[in-house]
Amino acid sequence: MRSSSFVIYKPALKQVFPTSYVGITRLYASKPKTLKERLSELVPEKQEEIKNIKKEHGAKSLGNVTVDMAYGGMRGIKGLIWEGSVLDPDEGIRFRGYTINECRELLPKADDGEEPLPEGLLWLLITGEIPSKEQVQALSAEFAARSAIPSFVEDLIDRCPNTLHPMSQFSLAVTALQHDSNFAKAYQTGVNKNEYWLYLYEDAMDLISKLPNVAGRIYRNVYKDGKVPPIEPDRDYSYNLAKILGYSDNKEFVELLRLYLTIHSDHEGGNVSAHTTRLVGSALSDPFLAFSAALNGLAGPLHGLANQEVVRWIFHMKDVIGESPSDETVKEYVWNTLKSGKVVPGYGHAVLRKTDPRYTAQRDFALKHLPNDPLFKLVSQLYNIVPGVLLEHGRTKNPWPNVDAHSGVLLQYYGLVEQNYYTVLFGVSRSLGVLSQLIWDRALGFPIERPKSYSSALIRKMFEGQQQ
Ligand code: CMX
Repeated sequence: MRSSSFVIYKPALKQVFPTSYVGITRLYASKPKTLKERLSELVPEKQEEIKNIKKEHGAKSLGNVTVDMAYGGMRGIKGLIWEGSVLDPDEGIRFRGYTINECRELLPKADDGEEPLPEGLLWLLITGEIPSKEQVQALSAEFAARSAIPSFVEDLIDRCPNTLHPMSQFSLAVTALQHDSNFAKAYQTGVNKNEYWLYLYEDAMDLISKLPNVAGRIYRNVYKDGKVPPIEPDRDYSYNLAKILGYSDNKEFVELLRLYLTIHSDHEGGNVSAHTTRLVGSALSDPFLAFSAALNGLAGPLHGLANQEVVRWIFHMKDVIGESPSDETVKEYVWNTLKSGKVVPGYGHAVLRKTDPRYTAQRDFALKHLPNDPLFKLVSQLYNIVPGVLLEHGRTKNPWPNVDAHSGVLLQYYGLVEQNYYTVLFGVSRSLGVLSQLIWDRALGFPIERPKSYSSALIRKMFEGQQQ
């Protein structure tokens, strides 16, 4: 699966960046390929593959669509192509065919760490290949080099009231970064559609690189003294994010971020943040506009904001039934949540039907680093009790915990206690998955999305006179 390590002729790069191309060729003549160089090779291959799939299988059916599906949030309708990951209901997510455990084992690690570097996961999501350590280090350096944000975006963040939710500030700032979109500028100057992806790639890399400065500034303003430390050019993405947040002295926290940013990155194409990015991007809105829209979806309590809600709900539970409750009182608390018409946050999933492996990966981390933490013990106690209650309740199709049931408790342990901030970290990670796909959407020439809708009156009319 590894790419060979010598550069070959790159017509696309030469066409779009003619002045820098000679330099790039010389620079990398004996070096491992960069992500963009490897992608330039893969794009024509993949275009050909898709052409053939459509030719051979284009007229075949992926399944039936029922009226219930149309009313039921389109659950189960197979109508999207998403290359980076596929979600199996029982097994959980695979990134380009690799399980979370395989990614933890195979992706390159920092010299001082055991968790995978999310830079490597990005490479995997985009290319389908496990990168070398050198390639990942080059990506870390590239992210650091592109990380500065314009001063007007800094001002914009600084002028937000601390009472504005961090996710709203995040989405606002990402929209403002659109000011420097390569893609939007290229479109205005009439770029050929065959070259869209090259500009998309540049925007995606810029956006991912700038997120630590955006996210860190929001955190420092809302919760600390507003002073933002500089990115270190020779450190990895997660270290730098931890540094901006103020936690890089704690090696375990940096490791947690590496794991966190890897596992929250992608969850196939139908979830709200992924599908929003794809949908908005399909109108040829640039990645900044598409991703800020996705962040607004991630900020919903049934999606990413559930990580904030889980911690709030557990703290409320502690207030109501104490620090070390019995299983019986926990069960009663869960029932009271359900009886008052609320969801149990962190449990259930639209596709998964077993414990989320992203939950299990975080549980492994907790068992290794904080086995005696009282909050972790409560999370474990809930894991033993909630599924039984949800099964008895009989509504939820999946009674098992999802990723959000665990993440907040780990952050609490390391002192990042401001739960309203947690979804911002989810958003930083989600950029890796959705922007990877957005590059491919433009490289493969996917059209504007426009599914067909019906009215209820029309549905009634269509099936008039038909038996049930
Ligand atoms: N607590 C209580 N009721 C729940 C439930 C939960 N954790 N999960 C599902 N249900 C209910 C639904 O609200 C629905 O009720 P109605 O029949 O009254 O409408 C019923 O069970 C059937 O729902 P489902 O088919 O099992 O689940 P959906 O696909 O509709 O929804 C999800 C999936 C995640 C929104 C839902 O399980 C939920 O609300 N969970 C709690 C919030 C949460 O943890 N979200 C994070 C998901 C992961 C992420 O995106 O970050």
